[in-house]
Amino acid sequence: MFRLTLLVAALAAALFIVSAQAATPRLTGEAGPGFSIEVTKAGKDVKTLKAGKYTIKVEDKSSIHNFHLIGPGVNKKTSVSFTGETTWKVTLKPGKYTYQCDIHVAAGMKGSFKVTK
Ligand SMILES: [Cu+2]
Repeated sequence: MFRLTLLVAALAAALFIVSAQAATPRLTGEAGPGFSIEVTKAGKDVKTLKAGKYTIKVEDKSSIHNFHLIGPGVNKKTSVSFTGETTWKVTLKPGKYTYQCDIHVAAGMKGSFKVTK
């Protein structure tokens, strides 16, 4: 009986961990290969998000661009020479977040989204 209780507790803990991970919304940040940069969620351009924890998969597709996310409590970037994928865990707070390529920000290679409570 004691063993069964332990097994049930272990299963419950495992399920809790799986559901907690599944509950973290996933975003995708994409820079390049052309002069484009975007943040999407389930394939749609992100305009507003609820505050909270997010996992963002960054796809930096060009060695002449980078992906830089700036906003309340967040300042993360890939290097310009870097090409490939990286994953960040971020906590977004209410406010405005800007993503940009640092080299081509003046050329309009940037975007933003709003985070609400
Ligand atoms: Cu660029």
